[in-house]
Amino acid sequence: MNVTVNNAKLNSWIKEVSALCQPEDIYICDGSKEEYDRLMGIMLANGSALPLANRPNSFHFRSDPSDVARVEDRTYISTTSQDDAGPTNNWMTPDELKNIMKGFYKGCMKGRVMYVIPFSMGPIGSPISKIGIEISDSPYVVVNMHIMTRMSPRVLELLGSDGDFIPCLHSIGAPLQEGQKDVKWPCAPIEDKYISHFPEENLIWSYGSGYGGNALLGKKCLALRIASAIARREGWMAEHMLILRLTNPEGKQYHIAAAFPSACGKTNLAMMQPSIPGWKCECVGDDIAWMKIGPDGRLYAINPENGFFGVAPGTSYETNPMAMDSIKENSIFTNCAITDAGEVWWEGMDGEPPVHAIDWKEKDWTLASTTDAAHPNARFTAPASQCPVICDDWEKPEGVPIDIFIFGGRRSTVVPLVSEALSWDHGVFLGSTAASETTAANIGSVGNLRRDPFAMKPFCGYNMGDYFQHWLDMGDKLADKAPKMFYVNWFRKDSDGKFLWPGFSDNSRILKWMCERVDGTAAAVETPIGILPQEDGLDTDGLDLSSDDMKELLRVDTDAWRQELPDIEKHFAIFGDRLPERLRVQLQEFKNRLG
Ligand code: SAT
Ligand code: MN
Repeated sequence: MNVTVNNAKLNSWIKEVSALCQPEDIYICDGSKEEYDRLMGIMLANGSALPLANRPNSFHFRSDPSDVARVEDRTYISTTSQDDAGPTNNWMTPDELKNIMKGFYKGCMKGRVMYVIPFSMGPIGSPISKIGIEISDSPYVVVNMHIMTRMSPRVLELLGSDGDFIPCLHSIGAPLQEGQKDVKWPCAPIEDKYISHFPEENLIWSYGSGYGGNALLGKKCLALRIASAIARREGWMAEHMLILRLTNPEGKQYHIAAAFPSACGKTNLAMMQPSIPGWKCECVGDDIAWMKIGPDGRLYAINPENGFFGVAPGTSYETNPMAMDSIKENSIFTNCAITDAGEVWWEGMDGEPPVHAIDWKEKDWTLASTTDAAHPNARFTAPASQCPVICDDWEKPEGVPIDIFIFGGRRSTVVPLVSEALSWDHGVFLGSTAASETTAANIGSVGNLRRDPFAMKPFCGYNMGDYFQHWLDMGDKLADKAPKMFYVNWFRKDSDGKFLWPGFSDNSRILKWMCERVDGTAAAVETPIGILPQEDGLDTDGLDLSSDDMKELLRVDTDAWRQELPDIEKHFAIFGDRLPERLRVQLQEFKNRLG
């Protein structure tokens, strides 16, 4: 071990884990540039990292084809009673799950270094921040954690000898026998992967995967699954939300937190550059929001992360120029294609596609190829500080006051461009019934409709019925200081399957209407599903959109909504008596309004 650790809990945990996992060496990380460069050097030498030609200090990795996204089927919330994990989570008792996993962990780090990663989610030392220690046998995880979290010896100093932290144990599950040659992306087969959470003791155990949210345990595992359970106990919120600041031409600021499922454009919205003159957008965070009620009774949000782990395909100067500028240097890319000029490429990037590239599976790819050159869940890891529109206040310990909540998903039909909730309870109803067509961010089929309440289905660390109640309780506490709630769908298609709404920077037009609703200056019409803009109520100046398309975008198809009812009922039924009564009332009122 390179450094002496003073914290008693950490010391005994390191001993326990090393006795179980049997690593060749133990290394305490300090988050320094020297450390980053040295680990990257090792990975360059063994061929797992590839330097990029035109991006200083940036590298590309290819994962094993079986290890390309979060594995929701292999993700567990382990509580003593199954009811506490609820119907949307995989469950086993802690004893049972730990027994299985200990079998896998035994000797799993043989021939590898065990890295001890002290990190803070949220600015180091801020009262809302949480300290985690990840133990991992993956140097790729270490360099990603350098970017995605605050990793520093200051974290250990802050812990002192008796401070508490959230232990996050991770192994790729690929021990090396004497003389065995390593592969570029070691991992365990899919059926041996486990992403486990023990919210009753704030503990995370992950085994078998090196990819994204399965392995960078500060993100979904700590900042959402474990934090959501803590937040409920302590009366705050941990949500799968981007945070942005919008400033109107008069200089008035509005802060927006928006929940969309993975790979539905959170990063694009978080960094959006408004197409409407005089409006300005700044990014506070693109994926996770921790929110507490402040001394003035309003809800304040911080972004606990330090970087972006964004979907690469589809990202371009057209769709997200600020993301493109964020990844010019000091970035890690995973599962993209590499051009003959030694640069990353992915579907949807600006300019002509390369004539030839090496695809994410390390095979030749040409214009004639019928497969994707980059995996649809290929990712970039980039420091948030590199975003040209990162908000000056993004690290403010007290956070920013939220005015507006947005929920949404991908729906090619039924759901209009925007609607406002009739009340807080109705907003919670909208969030709790949110549905989206599935994407490549999770292993499984793509394009199927699934209910993904508050975009938290894969990330809620306790019974989701209780989670709905927590939302209702927060509304009661916030009372007249509660943010206004909206539901959006940028993805409605016409009968030819073409997107009706241009999206991206034009989404500012929708945000503008929301701000005007907050100020009480925008007209609106009440419909059975909520409050909608009048037909000419959105600012469409300079937008090439036919009035027929606008009509279709705002159309409330009551027949189609009536057809959704059985599915909403089925969805609510799974929560049994943990479904809050107030949501039953909302459903009944919705039915009445539909007639
Ligand atoms: O792999 S992650 O879970 O970090 C990304 C996502 O699915 O949102
Ligand atoms: Mn996400």
